[in-house]
Amino acid sequence: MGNLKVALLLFTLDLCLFSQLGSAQLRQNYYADICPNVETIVRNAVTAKFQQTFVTVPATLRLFFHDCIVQGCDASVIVASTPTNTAEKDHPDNISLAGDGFDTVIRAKAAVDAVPQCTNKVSCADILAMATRDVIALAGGPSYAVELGRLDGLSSVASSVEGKLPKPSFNVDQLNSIFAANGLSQTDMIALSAAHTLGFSHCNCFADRIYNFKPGTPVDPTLNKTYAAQLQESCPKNVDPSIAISIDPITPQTFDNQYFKNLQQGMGLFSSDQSLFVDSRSRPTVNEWANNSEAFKQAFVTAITKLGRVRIKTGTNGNIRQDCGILN
Ligand code: HEM
Ligand SMILES: *[C@@H]1O[C@H](CO)[C@@H](O)[C@H](O)[C@H]1NC(C)=O
Ligand SMILES: *[C@@H]1O[C@H](CO)[C@@H](O)[C@H](O)[C@H]1NC(C)=O
Ligand SMILES: CC(=O)N[C@H]1CO[C@H](CO)[C@@H](O)[C@@H]1O
Repeated sequence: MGNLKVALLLFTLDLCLFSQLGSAQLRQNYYADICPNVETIVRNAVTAKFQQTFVTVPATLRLFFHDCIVQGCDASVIVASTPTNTAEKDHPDNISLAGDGFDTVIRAKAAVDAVPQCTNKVSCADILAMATRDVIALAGGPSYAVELGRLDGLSSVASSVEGKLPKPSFNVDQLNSIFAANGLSQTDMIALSAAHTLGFSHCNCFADRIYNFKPGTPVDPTLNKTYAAQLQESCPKNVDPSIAISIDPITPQTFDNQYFKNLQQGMGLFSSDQSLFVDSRSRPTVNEWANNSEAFKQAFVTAITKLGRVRIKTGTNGNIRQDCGILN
């Protein structure tokens, strides 16, 4: 186990604190007659951004999750605040969404709109769904056909974020309840949590586990002792709040099942991650996927496809935003 990679993420925050389901139908090749090359256009824009920075991958994947969980997959998370409205992304629980995710969608939208046939015909919500599919494949994850046909949401208010996102301190019951509210099973929850095979976390998201677990027991006993010592080294007390470390210390830039192998070794970074191995209800799934990468990838595709259907907007409940950051 090498040293933990430490990175300064200048574009993120240090904040870590923090239904009804769409019945409308999505489908593959939704834009076949409207903008036939849309998937190629988006993939090329995402690949160009990826070649500039790997952070494109975790930033876009996490943005999609937050968008879908808060108000449905409607790109409301991308909307910027105005003098009279604080948007979703500016709620403290947006927990440091990296700017590169927003930039990926904005660039892909510009590339799509540059084709006259496609101008203002493709929703930002669908572009985010396509970009998410593309970044997963770029990091070595599974390729899958993406369902499309979402409209963009008509509102984005910070207060709608309250209580919707899972916290890193959550246990399996709390995680199940957030995911179930979005039509996602425990199996989906475990599969989607493996997105933490990529990306960074700021130290304050897990500081309690290494310094302040409970009176008399400063370090969470479910943490691997060697790993806990490395975390303390990377994240000293009163660390610069912009310091972030890889969530998966072993293969941080590969979408793989290392996440589950880490959990078996007590190397889940957040309590929410480690709880999946600690809890006897979820441990069998962790063990299976640690051992069987193909089974994990299939479950992940099923789960992210279901995530993409959450409370989607159609008809008069949405529109196609001209600028993903501004409501029409
Ligand atoms: C199961 C409950 C979850 C909890 C409690 C949780 C919590 C967190 C936290 C605290 C961070 C670090 C934020 C920071 O310090 O910058 C993070 C990062 C991340 N999360 Fe989650 N998350 C969960 C599920 C998910 C899901 C379902 C996905 C996507 C499918 C996801 C994707 C990511 C990614 C990719 C990162 C790294 C972001 C980056 O490097 O910019 N998470 N998550
Ligand atoms: C802690 O991690 C080390 C190195 O990865 C591993 O060899 C050891 O078995 C782990 N300990 C536990 C209790 O899982
Ligand atoms: C792991 O997978 C192999 C085949 O892929 C299988 O033979 C073995 O029984 C599995 N072990 C566990 C613990 O599931
Ligand atoms: C990426 C992003 O827009 N982050 C915002 C999250 O919320 C805080 C306020 O809580 C804003 O300052 C950030 O800009």
